[in-house]
Amino acid sequence: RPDVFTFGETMVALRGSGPLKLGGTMNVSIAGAESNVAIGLTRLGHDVRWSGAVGEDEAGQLVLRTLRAEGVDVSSAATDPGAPTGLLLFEPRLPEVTRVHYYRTGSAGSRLTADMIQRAFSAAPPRVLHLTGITPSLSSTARSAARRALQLAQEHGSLVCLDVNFRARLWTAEEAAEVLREWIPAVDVLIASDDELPLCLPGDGGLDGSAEGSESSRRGKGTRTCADAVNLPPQGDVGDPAVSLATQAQLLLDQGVSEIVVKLGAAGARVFTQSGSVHRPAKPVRAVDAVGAGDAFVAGYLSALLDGEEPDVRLERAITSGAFAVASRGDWEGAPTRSELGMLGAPPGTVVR
Ligand code: KDG
Repeated sequence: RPDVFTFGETMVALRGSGPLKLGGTMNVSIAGAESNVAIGLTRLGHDVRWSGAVGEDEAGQLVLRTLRAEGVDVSSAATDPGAPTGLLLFEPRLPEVTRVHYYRTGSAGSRLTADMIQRAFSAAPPRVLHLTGITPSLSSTARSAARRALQLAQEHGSLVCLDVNFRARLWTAEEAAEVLREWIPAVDVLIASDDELPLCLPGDGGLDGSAEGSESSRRGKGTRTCADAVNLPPQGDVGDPAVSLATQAQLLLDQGVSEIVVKLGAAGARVFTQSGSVHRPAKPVRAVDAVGAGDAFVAGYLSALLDGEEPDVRLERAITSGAFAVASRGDWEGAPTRSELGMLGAPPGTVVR
């Protein structure tokens, strides 16, 4: 039984160093929220299977080869001869703002099907199924695949972790809310930034205050998320937002979600369970590239959960892992190994010999 099974679209990622329209050199790597989590978990010593589809092309080979090299089991990934591997470009426009450009419509990854996922899941039912809100935004077949995975998790007793990961470039808040609210009763661990939480609440759930009109969308959703800001220096009062968050979290607990993990940007993160809530502050680091920090956060959280740790330790590992990602360039390259976790907070100039 693998520790974690996850699936989604992983693309070739090109990262520039300035305005895209000026050209110049780009770094070639891969990116995908779920495979970022998979890599984060394998670095922390867990056994992870990733599934998805890539094109029958060199880009697809890069995706599979990279994941394999990181120790992720890709034996159930599919190659689709009828569509190319998707592509995304990262354009660091200001030190604080990265623009993302997707070239993924009709890609192999978006043509994922329920049958593909059924085969991958059933080959080795996992302890934890990890899903993100990106997959259902890709296509109706990808949405069915996610739904099938939720059913299979229930049948096989796998714990379900969902990271909302709202992407305004891919669908509207209303479309996302419709799907996420349907999924909530099947979710055990929900991970969201504070502005994403309303997308999961019953009724209209305060869509007015949802991601579309929120703090993070005003400052450019898709370039830098609240999740990614988890590791910026703390500022402001964490007490007040926690009050309304507690009300929102209770609505989700009432629907059977057992843990609601809320990323609070610079104010750290908080987890709500039926026995109360625990908060941990952010860890200040020199921010280099915030993309992928939310995924590293999830990897850290799930790692400690799989180790049987309590919520405070889960949050601590999540925040630490997220801080490593913020401090390194790339989606997943900076994710820490288990033995590196303790490095954070070393004084400047520290040399480890
Ligand atoms: O979390 C980072 C990823 O979201 C990004 O690098 C690529 O999966 C991706 C997406 O769809 O935005």
